Amino acid sequence: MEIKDFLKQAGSVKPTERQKAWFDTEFYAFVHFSPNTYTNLEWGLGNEDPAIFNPVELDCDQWVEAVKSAGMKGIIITAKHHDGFCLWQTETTDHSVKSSPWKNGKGDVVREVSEACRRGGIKFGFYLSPWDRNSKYYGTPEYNDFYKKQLTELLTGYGEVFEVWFDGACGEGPNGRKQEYDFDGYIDLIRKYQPNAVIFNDHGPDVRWCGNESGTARAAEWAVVPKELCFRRTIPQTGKAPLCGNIDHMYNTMNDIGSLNNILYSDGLVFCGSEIDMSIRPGWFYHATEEPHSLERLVRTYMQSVGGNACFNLNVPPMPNGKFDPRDVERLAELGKALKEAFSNKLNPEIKKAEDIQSDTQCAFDVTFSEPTKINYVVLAENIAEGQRVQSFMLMTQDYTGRWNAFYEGTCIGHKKICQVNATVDKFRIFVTSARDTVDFREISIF
Ligand code: FUL
Repeated sequence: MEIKDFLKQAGSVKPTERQKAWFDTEFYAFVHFSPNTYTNLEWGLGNEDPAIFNPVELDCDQWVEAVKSAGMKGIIITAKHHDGFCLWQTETTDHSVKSSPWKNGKGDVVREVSEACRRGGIKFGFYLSPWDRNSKYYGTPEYNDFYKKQLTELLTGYGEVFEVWFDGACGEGPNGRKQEYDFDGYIDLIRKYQPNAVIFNDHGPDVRWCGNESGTARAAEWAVVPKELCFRRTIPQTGKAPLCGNIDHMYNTMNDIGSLNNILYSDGLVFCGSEIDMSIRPGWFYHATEEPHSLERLVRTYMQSVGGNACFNLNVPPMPNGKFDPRDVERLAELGKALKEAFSNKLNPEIKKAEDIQSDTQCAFDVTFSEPTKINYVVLAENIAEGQRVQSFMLMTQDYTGRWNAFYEGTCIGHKKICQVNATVDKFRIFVTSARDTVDFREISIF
Protein backbone atom coordinates (compact mmCIF):
# COMPACT_ATOMS: atom_id res chain seq x y z
CA MET A 1 0.00 0.00 0.00
CA GLU A 2 1.22 3.48 -0.78
CA ILE A 3 1.82 5.80 2.17
CA LYS A 4 -0.67 8.26 0.68
CA ASP A 5 -3.44 5.65 0.80
CA PHE A 6 -2.56 4.57 4.31
CA LEU A 7 -2.68 8.19 5.45
CA LYS A 8 -6.15 8.55 3.98
CA GLN A 9 -7.23 5.49 5.97
CA ALA A 10 -5.65 6.94 9.10
CA GLY A 11 -7.51 10.19 8.50
CA SER A 12 -10.86 8.50 8.41
CA VAL A 13 -10.70 6.54 11.67
CA LYS A 14 -13.93 7.69 13.30
CA PRO A 15 -15.13 8.11 16.88
CA THR A 16 -18.26 6.33 18.14
CA GLU A 17 -21.29 8.36 19.26
CA ARG A 18 -20.28 7.95 22.90
CA GLN A 19 -16.75 9.12 22.15
CA LYS A 20 -18.10 12.22 20.40
CA ALA A 21 -20.34 13.00 23.38
CA TRP A 22 -17.36 12.50 25.69
CA PHE A 23 -15.19 14.89 23.68
CA ASP A 24 -17.96 17.51 23.88
CA THR A 25 -18.02 17.16 27.68
CA GLU A 26 -14.44 18.51 27.67
CA PHE A 27 -14.02 19.33 31.36
CA TYR A 28 -15.30 17.37 34.37
CA ALA A 29 -14.41 16.52 37.94
CA PHE A 30 -13.06 13.52 39.74
CA VAL A 31 -14.08 13.20 43.39
CA HIS A 32 -11.81 10.99 45.53
CA PHE A 33 -13.59 10.11 48.76
CA SER A 34 -13.06 7.02 50.98
CA PRO A 35 -11.73 6.03 54.41
CA ASN A 36 -8.47 7.63 53.17
CA THR A 37 -10.18 10.98 53.76
CA TYR A 38 -10.22 10.08 57.47
CA THR A 39 -6.85 8.34 57.77
CA ASN A 40 -4.89 10.91 55.76
CA LEU A 41 -3.65 8.18 53.39
CA GLU A 42 -3.57 8.00 49.60
CA TRP A 43 -3.78 4.21 49.41
CA GLY A 44 -5.83 2.60 52.16
CA LEU A 45 -4.80 -0.83 53.41
CA GLY A 46 -8.25 -2.39 53.25
CA ASN A 47 -8.48 -3.07 56.99
CA GLU A 48 -9.88 0.35 57.95
CA ASP A 49 -12.79 0.37 60.38
CA PRO A 50 -15.91 1.42 58.40
CA ALA A 51 -16.94 3.43 61.46
CA ILE A 52 -14.41 6.11 60.60
CA PHE A 53 -16.36 7.05 57.46
CA ASN A 54 -18.77 9.67 58.74
CA PRO A 55 -19.42 12.67 56.44
CA VAL A 56 -21.94 14.29 58.78
CA GLU A 57 -22.39 17.38 56.60
CA LEU A 58 -22.26 15.69 53.19
CA ASP A 59 -23.52 18.19 50.64
CA CYS A 60 -23.33 16.95 47.06
CA ASP A 61 -25.22 20.01 45.82
CA GLN A 62 -22.28 22.06 47.08
CA TRP A 63 -19.93 19.84 45.02
CA VAL A 64 -22.07 20.29 41.92
CA GLU A 65 -22.30 24.06 42.30
CA ALA A 66 -18.54 24.31 42.83
CA VAL A 67 -17.61 22.21 39.79
CA LYS A 68 -20.13 24.07 37.65
CA SER A 69 -18.64 27.39 38.70
CA ALA A 70 -15.38 26.23 37.07
CA GLY A 71 -17.19 25.30 33.87
CA MET A 72 -17.07 21.54 34.48
CA LYS A 73 -19.84 19.38 33.08
CA GLY A 74 -19.72 16.17 35.09
CA ILE A 75 -18.54 14.34 38.21
CA ILE A 76 -16.84 10.94 38.49
CA ILE A 77 -17.05 9.59 42.06
CA THR A 78 -14.71 6.94 43.48
CA ALA A 79 -17.47 4.47 44.34
CA LYS A 80 -14.72 2.15 45.64
CA HIS A 81 -11.00 2.90 45.89
CA HIS A 82 -8.19 0.36 46.42
CA ASP A 83 -9.17 -0.05 50.12
CA GLY A 84 -12.36 -1.81 49.01
CA PHE A 85 -14.76 0.38 50.99
CA CYS A 86 -18.00 0.89 49.03
CA LEU A 87 -19.69 4.29 49.11
CA TRP A 88 -23.03 2.80 48.12
CA GLN A 89 -25.52 0.29 49.60
CA THR A 90 -24.01 -2.79 48.01
CA GLU A 91 -25.13 -6.33 48.57
CA THR A 92 -21.65 -7.67 47.82
CA THR A 93 -19.88 -6.79 51.07
CA ASP A 94 -20.37 -5.21 54.49
CA HIS A 95 -17.23 -3.17 53.99
CA SER A 96 -19.34 -0.19 53.01
CA VAL A 97 -21.45 2.76 54.16
CA LYS A 98 -23.80 0.12 55.61
CA SER A 99 -21.33 -0.42 58.45
CA SER A 100 -20.72 3.24 59.08
CA PRO A 101 -22.51 5.35 61.72
CA TRP A 102 -23.31 7.88 58.99
CA LYS A 103 -27.12 8.08 58.65
CA ASN A 104 -27.25 4.94 60.84
CA GLY A 105 -25.77 2.85 58.06
CA LYS A 106 -28.48 3.94 55.60
CA GLY A 107 -26.45 6.55 53.74
CA ASP A 108 -25.47 6.23 50.08
CA VAL A 109 -22.91 8.68 48.69
CA VAL A 110 -23.30 7.39 45.13
CA ARG A 111 -27.06 7.99 45.30
CA GLU A 112 -26.60 11.50 46.69
CA VAL A 113 -23.98 12.54 44.16
CA SER A 114 -25.82 11.05 41.18
CA GLU A 115 -29.04 12.83 42.20
CA ALA A 116 -27.22 16.11 42.80
CA CYS A 117 -25.64 15.85 39.33
CA ARG A 118 -29.05 15.32 37.81
CA ARG A 119 -30.55 18.26 39.72
CA GLY A 120 -27.64 20.44 38.62
CA GLY A 121 -27.83 19.35 34.98
CA ILE A 122 -24.36 17.77 34.80
CA LYS A 123 -23.23 14.26 33.94
CA PHE A 124 -22.52 11.47 36.41
CA GLY A 125 -19.86 8.78 36.24
CA PHE A 126 -18.02 6.46 38.58
CA TYR A 127 -14.64 4.93 39.35
CA LEU A 128 -14.64 1.36 40.65
CA SER A 129 -11.15 0.20 41.54
CA PRO A 130 -10.45 -3.30 40.24
CA TRP A 131 -7.68 -3.55 42.83
CA ASP A 132 -9.38 -4.37 46.15
CA ARG A 133 -7.29 -4.71 49.29
CA ASN A 134 -10.25 -5.82 51.37
CA SER A 135 -12.12 -8.47 49.43
CA LYS A 136 -11.48 -12.04 50.54
CA TYR A 137 -12.08 -13.12 46.94
CA TYR A 138 -9.28 -11.04 45.52
CA GLY A 139 -6.78 -13.18 43.64
CA THR A 140 -9.32 -15.91 42.83
CA PRO A 141 -11.75 -16.34 39.91
CA GLU A 142 -14.63 -15.52 42.30
CA TYR A 143 -13.34 -11.99 42.54
CA ASN A 144 -14.35 -11.27 38.94
CA ASP A 145 -17.93 -12.31 39.76
CA PHE A 146 -17.89 -10.17 42.89
CA TYR A 147 -16.56 -7.21 40.91
CA LYS A 148 -19.15 -7.70 38.16
CA LYS A 149 -21.92 -7.69 40.75
CA GLN A 150 -20.61 -4.39 42.06
CA LEU A 151 -20.42 -3.01 38.53
CA THR A 152 -23.96 -4.15 37.80
CA GLU A 153 -25.32 -2.47 40.93
CA LEU A 154 -23.70 0.81 39.94
CA LEU A 155 -24.68 0.53 36.28
CA THR A 156 -28.32 -0.23 36.98
CA GLY A 157 -29.15 1.70 40.15
CA TYR A 158 -28.06 5.29 39.61
CA GLY A 159 -29.38 6.53 36.27
CA GLU A 160 -27.41 7.49 33.19
CA VAL A 161 -23.62 7.09 33.46
CA PHE A 162 -21.32 9.03 31.12
CA GLU A 163 -17.96 7.47 32.04
CA VAL A 164 -16.73 4.38 33.89
CA TRP A 165 -13.16 4.79 35.10
CA PHE A 166 -10.99 1.66 35.36
CA ASP A 167 -7.83 2.26 37.30
CA GLY A 168 -4.82 0.45 35.91
CA ALA A 169 -3.36 -0.18 39.40
CA CYS A 170 -3.19 -3.90 40.14
CA GLY A 171 -1.57 -4.75 43.43
CA GLU A 172 -1.96 -7.58 45.88
CA GLY A 173 -5.08 -8.38 47.85
CA PRO A 174 -5.30 -9.16 51.58
CA ASN A 175 -4.07 -12.70 50.93
CA GLY A 176 -0.98 -11.56 49.00
CA ARG A 177 -2.38 -12.75 45.69
CA LYS A 178 -2.74 -10.77 42.50
CA GLN A 179 -5.83 -10.81 40.33
CA GLU A 180 -6.33 -11.54 36.64
CA TYR A 181 -8.99 -8.98 35.75
CA ASP A 182 -11.72 -10.05 33.33
CA PHE A 183 -11.76 -6.74 31.50
CA ASP A 184 -13.67 -8.22 28.56
CA GLY A 185 -16.45 -9.28 30.92
CA TYR A 186 -16.49 -5.88 32.64
CA ILE A 187 -16.69 -4.11 29.28
CA ASP A 188 -19.59 -6.35 28.16
CA LEU A 189 -21.59 -5.37 31.24
CA ILE A 190 -21.07 -1.67 30.66
CA ARG A 191 -22.07 -1.96 27.02
CA LYS A 192 -25.16 -3.92 28.06
CA TYR A 193 -26.45 -1.59 30.77
CA GLN A 194 -24.97 1.78 29.79
CA PRO A 195 -24.29 1.79 26.06
CA ASN A 196 -23.70 5.55 26.06
CA ALA A 197 -20.98 5.44 28.72
CA VAL A 198 -17.35 5.70 27.69
CA ILE A 199 -14.88 3.38 29.36
CA PHE A 200 -11.59 4.81 30.58
CA ASN A 201 -8.55 2.63 31.04
CA ASP A 202 -4.82 2.92 30.40
CA HIS A 203 -5.45 0.98 27.19
CA GLY A 204 -8.92 2.08 26.12
CA PRO A 205 -11.37 0.94 24.74
CA ASP A 206 -12.93 4.44 24.55
CA VAL A 207 -10.69 6.82 26.44
CA ARG A 208 -7.03 6.35 27.24
CA TRP A 209 -4.84 7.60 30.08
CA CYS A 210 -2.55 10.44 29.05
CA GLY A 211 0.37 8.84 30.89
CA ASN A 212 0.88 11.10 33.91
CA GLU A 213 -1.11 12.43 36.86
CA SER A 214 0.15 16.00 36.74
CA GLY A 215 -2.11 17.33 34.01
CA THR A 216 0.61 17.40 31.37
CA ALA A 217 -0.56 17.02 27.79
CA ARG A 218 1.63 16.04 24.87
CA ALA A 219 2.49 18.56 22.20
CA ALA A 220 0.56 16.24 19.85
CA GLU A 221 -2.24 14.44 21.71
CA TRP A 222 -3.64 12.26 18.91
CA ALA A 223 -7.04 10.61 19.31
CA VAL A 224 -6.14 8.13 16.58
CA VAL A 225 -3.50 5.78 17.89
CA PRO A 226 -2.02 2.35 17.20
CA LYS A 227 -4.02 -0.57 18.52
CA GLU A 228 -0.80 -1.76 20.14
CA LEU A 229 -1.40 1.00 22.73
CA CYS A 230 -5.20 0.78 23.03
CA PHE A 231 -5.79 -2.92 22.79
CA ARG A 232 -8.82 -3.33 25.06
CA ARG A 233 -11.60 -4.60 22.90
CA THR A 234 -11.20 -2.08 20.11
CA ILE A 235 -11.43 -3.18 16.53
CA PRO A 236 -8.86 -1.45 14.36
CA GLN A 237 -10.36 0.69 11.61
CA THR A 238 -7.39 0.41 9.27
CA GLY A 239 -5.40 -2.46 7.91
CA LYS A 240 -1.76 -3.08 8.64
CA ALA A 241 0.47 -0.11 7.96
CA PRO A 242 2.84 -0.13 4.95
CA LEU A 243 6.02 -0.65 6.95
CA CYS A 244 6.16 -3.83 8.93
CA GLY A 245 7.75 -3.66 12.29
CA ASN A 246 7.00 -3.87 15.95
CA ILE A 247 5.61 -1.23 18.25
CA ASP A 248 4.43 -3.51 21.04
CA HIS A 249 6.71 -1.56 23.38
CA MET A 250 4.40 1.43 23.09
CA TYR A 251 3.15 2.71 26.44
CA ASN A 252 1.17 5.71 27.67
CA THR A 253 4.16 7.41 29.22
CA MET A 254 5.94 7.70 25.88
CA ASN A 255 6.03 11.07 24.30
CA ASP A 256 5.24 10.23 20.71
CA ILE A 257 2.34 7.87 20.16
CA GLY A 258 0.14 8.98 17.30
CA SER A 259 2.52 10.55 14.83
CA LEU A 260 3.48 9.18 11.47
CA ASN A 261 6.68 7.69 12.92
CA ASN A 262 4.61 5.24 14.91
CA ILE A 263 1.48 4.69 12.91
CA LEU A 264 3.52 3.60 9.92
CA TYR A 265 4.54 0.51 11.86
CA SER A 266 1.17 -0.30 13.42
CA ASP A 267 -0.97 -3.36 12.91
CA GLY A 268 -4.03 -1.11 12.74
CA LEU A 269 -5.36 2.17 14.13
CA VAL A 270 -8.15 2.87 16.61
CA PHE A 271 -9.94 5.97 17.84
CA CYS A 272 -9.17 6.54 21.53
CA GLY A 273 -8.94 10.06 22.93
CA SER A 274 -6.75 11.11 25.81
CA GLU A 275 -7.99 12.14 29.25
CA ILE A 276 -5.72 14.46 31.18
CA ASP A 277 -6.21 13.85 34.90
CA MET A 278 -4.81 15.66 37.90
CA SER A 279 -5.91 16.75 41.36
CA ILE A 280 -6.54 20.34 42.39
CA ARG A 281 -4.17 19.59 45.28
CA PRO A 282 -1.04 17.43 45.46
CA GLY A 283 -3.02 14.40 46.73
CA TRP A 284 -6.03 12.68 45.23
CA PHE A 285 -7.59 12.48 48.71
CA TYR A 286 -8.09 15.32 51.16
CA HIS A 287 -5.19 16.25 53.41
CA ALA A 288 -5.83 19.30 55.58
CA THR A 289 -2.30 20.66 55.21
CA GLU A 290 -2.37 20.73 51.41
CA GLU A 291 -3.29 23.80 49.40
CA PRO A 292 -4.96 23.98 45.99
CA HIS A 293 -2.70 24.54 43.00
CA SER A 294 -2.37 28.04 41.62
CA LEU A 295 -4.96 29.51 39.31
CA GLU A 296 -2.23 29.96 36.72
CA ARG A 297 -1.45 26.22 36.74
CA LEU A 298 -5.10 25.24 36.39
CA VAL A 299 -5.72 27.67 33.55
CA ARG A 300 -2.58 26.42 31.79
CA THR A 301 -3.70 22.80 32.20
CA TYR A 302 -7.13 23.61 30.79
CA MET A 303 -5.62 25.36 27.76
CA GLN A 304 -3.26 22.44 27.07
CA SER A 305 -5.80 19.66 27.62
CA VAL A 306 -9.21 20.86 26.42
CA GLY A 307 -7.25 23.07 24.04
CA GLY A 308 -5.02 20.16 23.01
CA ASN A 309 -7.44 17.55 21.69
CA ALA A 310 -8.08 15.92 25.07
CA CYS A 311 -10.53 16.13 27.98
CA PHE A 312 -9.60 17.44 31.41
CA ASN A 313 -10.58 15.48 34.54
CA LEU A 314 -9.78 17.64 37.57
CA ASN A 315 -10.07 15.99 40.99
CA VAL A 316 -11.54 17.85 43.96
CA PRO A 317 -11.39 15.90 47.26
CA PRO A 318 -14.09 16.43 49.90
CA MET A 319 -13.12 17.03 53.52
CA PRO A 320 -14.02 14.52 56.28
CA ASN A 321 -17.28 16.39 56.90
CA GLY A 322 -18.35 15.69 53.33
CA LYS A 323 -17.97 19.19 51.90
CA PHE A 324 -15.43 20.72 49.56
CA ASP A 325 -12.84 22.89 51.26
CA PRO A 326 -13.67 26.63 50.85
CA ARG A 327 -10.19 27.15 49.40
CA ASP A 328 -10.96 24.72 46.59
CA VAL A 329 -14.41 26.21 46.07
CA GLU A 330 -12.84 29.62 45.68
CA ARG A 331 -10.16 28.37 43.28
CA LEU A 332 -12.80 26.67 41.12
CA ALA A 333 -14.82 29.88 40.90
CA GLU A 334 -11.67 31.81 39.97
CA LEU A 335 -10.91 29.25 37.29
CA GLY A 336 -14.40 29.54 35.80
CA LYS A 337 -14.12 33.32 35.80
CA ALA A 338 -10.69 33.28 34.15
CA LEU A 339 -11.86 30.91 31.41
CA LYS A 340 -15.00 32.97 30.77
CA GLU A 341 -12.94 36.12 30.49
CA ALA A 342 -10.41 34.51 28.16
CA PHE A 343 -13.14 33.66 25.65
CA SER A 344 -15.54 36.54 26.22
CA ASN A 345 -14.46 38.76 23.37
CA LYS A 346 -15.01 36.87 20.13
CA LEU A 347 -13.73 38.88 17.19
CA ASN A 348 -15.36 39.01 13.82
CA PRO A 349 -12.71 39.17 11.08
CA GLU A 350 -13.23 38.08 7.51
CA ILE A 351 -12.09 34.47 7.06
CA LYS A 352 -11.49 33.26 3.50
CA LYS A 353 -10.03 30.10 2.06
CA ALA A 354 -6.73 30.90 0.35
CA GLU A 355 -6.72 30.20 -3.37
CA ASP A 356 -2.97 29.75 -3.76
CA ILE A 357 -2.80 26.49 -1.74
CA GLN A 358 -4.19 23.72 -3.92
CA SER A 359 -3.60 20.29 -2.48
CA ASP A 360 -5.65 17.57 -0.82
CA THR A 361 -3.46 17.53 2.23
CA GLN A 362 -2.67 21.22 2.66
CA CYS A 363 -4.97 24.20 2.97
CA ALA A 364 -4.96 27.75 4.24
CA PHE A 365 -7.37 30.39 5.49
CA ASP A 366 -6.70 34.12 5.43
CA VAL A 367 -8.02 36.08 8.38
CA THR A 368 -8.43 39.82 7.82
CA PHE A 369 -9.37 42.52 10.33
CA SER A 370 -10.44 46.03 9.41
CA GLU A 371 -7.60 47.44 11.53
CA PRO A 372 -4.60 46.16 13.53
CA THR A 373 -6.12 44.04 16.30
CA LYS A 374 -4.69 42.45 19.41
CA ILE A 375 -5.47 38.72 19.46
CA ASN A 376 -5.02 36.32 22.42
CA TYR A 377 -6.48 33.02 21.25
CA VAL A 378 -7.04 31.30 17.96
CA VAL A 379 -9.38 28.33 18.45
CA LEU A 380 -9.42 25.68 15.74
CA ALA A 381 -11.54 22.53 15.56
CA GLU A 382 -11.79 19.76 13.02
CA ASN A 383 -14.91 17.85 12.22
CA ILE A 384 -13.60 14.71 13.94
CA ALA A 385 -16.82 12.83 13.24
CA GLU A 386 -15.15 12.06 9.90
CA GLY A 387 -11.64 11.60 11.32
CA GLN A 388 -8.66 13.51 12.67
CA ARG A 389 -6.47 14.82 9.88
CA VAL A 390 -4.29 17.85 10.55
CA GLN A 391 -0.71 16.85 11.37
CA SER A 392 0.88 20.29 11.46
CA PHE A 393 -0.10 23.91 10.98
CA MET A 394 1.20 27.43 11.38
CA LEU A 395 -0.22 30.87 12.02
CA MET A 396 1.69 33.26 9.80
CA THR A 397 1.96 36.87 8.78
CA GLN A 398 3.53 38.21 5.62
CA ASP A 399 6.03 41.04 5.78
CA TYR A 400 6.39 43.86 3.24
CA THR A 401 8.85 41.82 1.15
CA GLY A 402 6.25 39.06 0.83
CA ARG A 403 8.09 36.68 3.17
CA TRP A 404 5.97 34.52 5.51
CA ASN A 405 6.82 34.36 9.21
CA ALA A 406 5.19 31.94 11.64
CA PHE A 407 4.09 33.36 14.98
CA TYR A 408 2.65 30.02 16.09
CA GLU A 409 3.46 26.44 15.09
CA GLY A 410 1.23 23.55 16.03
CA THR A 411 0.84 19.83 15.44
CA CYS A 412 -2.54 18.12 15.54
CA ILE A 413 -5.89 19.91 15.96
CA GLY A 414 -8.66 17.32 16.31
CA HIS A 415 -11.58 18.10 18.63
CA LYS A 416 -10.18 21.48 19.67
CA LYS A 417 -6.91 23.35 19.55
CA ILE A 418 -6.52 26.55 21.56
CA CYS A 419 -3.53 28.49 20.26
CA GLN A 420 -2.40 31.01 22.82
CA VAL A 421 -0.90 33.90 20.93
CA ASN A 422 0.00 37.38 21.85
CA ALA A 423 0.00 39.30 18.64
CA THR A 424 -1.34 42.43 17.07
CA VAL A 425 -2.22 41.77 13.46
CA ASP A 426 -4.36 43.14 10.69
CA LYS A 427 -4.08 39.98 8.64
CA PHE A 428 -2.78 36.46 9.21
CA ARG A 429 -2.92 33.06 7.62
CA ILE A 430 -3.85 29.71 9.16
CA PHE A 431 -1.77 27.34 7.09
CA VAL A 432 -2.27 23.58 7.44
CA THR A 433 1.17 22.44 6.33
CA SER A 434 0.41 18.72 6.47
CA ALA A 435 -2.73 16.63 6.77
CA ARG A 436 -3.70 13.00 6.33
CA ASP A 437 -6.62 13.86 4.08
CA THR A 438 -8.80 16.84 3.11
CA VAL A 439 -9.34 19.01 6.19
CA ASP A 440 -12.81 19.92 7.34
CA PHE A 441 -12.82 22.72 9.95
CA ARG A 442 -15.76 22.76 12.34
CA GLU A 443 -14.63 25.99 13.92
CA ILE A 444 -12.20 28.85 13.45
CA SER A 445 -12.64 31.47 16.19
CA ILE A 446 -10.45 34.35 17.23
CA PHE A 447 -10.53 36.00 20.68
C1 FUL B 1 -4.25 5.86 40.41
C2 FUL B 1 -4.60 5.44 41.84
O1 FUL B 1 -3.64 4.56 42.38
C3 FUL B 1 -4.69 6.73 42.63
O2 FUL B 1 -4.93 6.50 43.99
C4 FUL B 1 -5.79 7.58 42.01
O3 FUL B 1 -7.05 6.96 42.19
C5 FUL B 1 -5.52 7.82 40.52
C6 FUL B 1 -6.61 8.58 39.83
O4 FUL B 1 -5.31 6.60 39.86
O5 FUL B 1 -3.90 4.80 39.62
